[in-house]
Parts: sequence; structure tokens; C-alpha cells
Amino acid sequence: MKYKLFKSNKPQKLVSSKNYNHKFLIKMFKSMIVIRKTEQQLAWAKKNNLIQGPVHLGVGQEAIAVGISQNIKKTDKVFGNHRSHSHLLALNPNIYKLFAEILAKKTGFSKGMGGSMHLIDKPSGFYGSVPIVAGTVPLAVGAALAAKIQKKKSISVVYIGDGAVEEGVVQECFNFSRNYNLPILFVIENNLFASHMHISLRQPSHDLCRFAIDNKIPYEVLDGNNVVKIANKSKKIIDKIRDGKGPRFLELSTYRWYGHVDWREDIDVGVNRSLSDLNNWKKKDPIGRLLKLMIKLNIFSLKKEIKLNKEIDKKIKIAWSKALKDPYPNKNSILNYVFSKKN
Ligand SMILES: Cc1ncc(C[n+]2csc(CCOP(=O)(O)OP(=O)(O)O)c2C)c(N)n1
Ligand SMILES: [Mg+2]
Repeated sequence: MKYKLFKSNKPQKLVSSKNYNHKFLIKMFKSMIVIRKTEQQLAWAKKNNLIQGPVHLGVGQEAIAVGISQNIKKTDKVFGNHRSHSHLLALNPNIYKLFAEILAKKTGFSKGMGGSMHLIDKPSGFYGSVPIVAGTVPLAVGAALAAKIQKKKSISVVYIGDGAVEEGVVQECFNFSRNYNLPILFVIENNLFASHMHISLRQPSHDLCRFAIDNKIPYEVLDGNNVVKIANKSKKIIDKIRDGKGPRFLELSTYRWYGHVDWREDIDVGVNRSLSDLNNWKKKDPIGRLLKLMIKLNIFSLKKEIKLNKEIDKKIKIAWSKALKDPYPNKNSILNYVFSKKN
């Protein structure tokens, strides 16, 4: 079946040069490159059979986690999903611990017990990712309810795919969070696909904000490849949540460059994607757009970019070889951490 093109699937304007702060732009630029290069390393390793479990890569979507994370505090509780490398690295860029986890090493974020889809790092505010689609959404709502009951200032943030909103529990979560006026931000990463299926084969509309409207949750729909806008808008939205104004819904349109799982760009779980779609979205590369803006503003140059890329490549190489040499968990510890107790 042919699917319709997403209405905003045209090259969009350069990010606006208003309301920027130079250091802030460079920080976000670096963060996006670290995430992209880390995932490209994982794609290479997967292609070369160096990783056992599946990896879901979010190359092309880096602006979302990076923009939102600028406004998250360590006391907040952030929940991811099966495609969460960026969600975690934007809070804690410890690529060594991510590599170790994906290589099932004892030194990984989840002690080598979880792999790419079970990441956790509470000190940075990342309360977990799981492969069960929508599985973390009620957890995030529960954390927001707890924060409210305990009169804590923290908020919950949960990343939800366009596929995940099709799970009934997500609709219950929207409704419940509104009824109880909970401090939660629903971040909807609308990349148009759930596994191999385009949204037009699954839903009557591409616009997921209709669920916010139905639940009377204030919402914004933004270009998910514009990191400056995401950072600025999400600050305003998050401030409102911290002020006790209740849940907020942020829909971001984006696209992932790789297929649903693993390293291939051209094939998505056996279904050919349109190459022209992919190429159009590549023109909206969040990293390239921010670089263009920074060059235009005279705060960065191509020379600096080459230097930065080299530094990050080196860090990735060191982290990867260190993780490769690390030990696996002890076989006797296999049932540890299955049930909650003080670890
Ligand atoms: C409850 C459940 N149903 C189905 C799956 C299989 N599955 C894994 S990812 C995925 C698609 C999710 O799409 P979306 O939420 O849009 O996230 P994206 O992969 O686009 O980031 C599906 C159907 C699953 N893991 N869990
Ligand atoms: Mg999706």
C-alpha cells in the first residue's frame, strides 16, 4: 500500500537566530554529535557482529533529547523506551558505560544485565527504558503522582513514539494525568513509523496532538529537528509544569535515518522505505542546521567543526576499546536485580 507524504516533509527553514546564547548553542551542538557518533559506532559494531542483542538507533532524531534535556534537573525523573540512547546520553554523556552495557559488560549502565533497551542511570535522572512499547508511560505518571503527593518539586518526562500512543494505557495516562493535574511532560517523538509501518497505514491522522486536545492537555507541535526551538519552547513548558499547572504535551515531527532496528538505512524490517523521503529528511539534519546557524552567527567555523569531530572520534575509540576489555557479569549474579531490593 502507498502511504501519503507527511505534510511537513519539505526542507524547512534554518533555525532562527533570535534568542540564542553562544555557549548554549555549542553545548547542544557537541551533545548531538556525541550522540550521533556513538550510534554510528554501534551501527558499525552491529554490522560487524560485535553486538549480540538488537540496537534501535535514533540517528536523525538527536535534537529532541538534547533540546529537552537542557531544561531537566537531576531530581526530575525521565523515562525512555526501546530507542533511548539519545535520551540517556543527553543527560549523561558517558559513552563508555553505554558501550559496556550494550556489550553486556559488568561496567555498563545496568551492570551488563540489560543491553540497549534496558538502560538506567538514576543519578542523572534517567529512570529507565524498556522494550515493551508504552511500558514506561504509566511508570512516569506514577512518578509524577508520587511527586505531587510528596509535595516534591520534581517533574516526570516521558518519551513516547507515534506507535506507542496507539497503546490503550497511554490514553489512560493522558486522561489520568489531566484529572489529577500531575507534573508530567509527554514528549511525542513522531517519526512517522512504528517498526515498518507508516503512520498513514495505522492512524486516520498524522497529528497526534489530537489526543492532547481530547484530554484537555495544553500542547505544542514543533519541528523535531530544530534543537534551538525545542530547547527554548520546552523551557517555557517545563516551567509551567514546575509551577503546578499540570501535564503538558509536546509533539515533535522527525525521522530516523536507520531502519527500525540495527544498522541498515535502506531497509525497514523487510519493507522498502522511500529513498526520496529519507533524503528529504536528511536535508533537515538537526546537526547540519545548527552548524549553518553557528557559522552564520560567526561563533563557529568548519575548521572548528573538523577539530571537534576528531576529538569526539577519539573519545569514542577509547571508550569502545575500554568497554571491550571489561569483564562480563558473574554467572552467579544472573538472578540479582530481578526483584526490587536495596542494591
Ligand atoms: C507491547 C509491544 N507491542 C509491540 C512491540 C514490538 N515493537 C517494538 S518497537 C515497535 C514500534 C514502536 O514504534 P514507535 O512507538 O513509533 O517508536 P519508534 O520505534 O518509531 O521510535 C513495536 C511495534 C513491543 N515491543 N511491545
Ligand atoms: Mg515511531
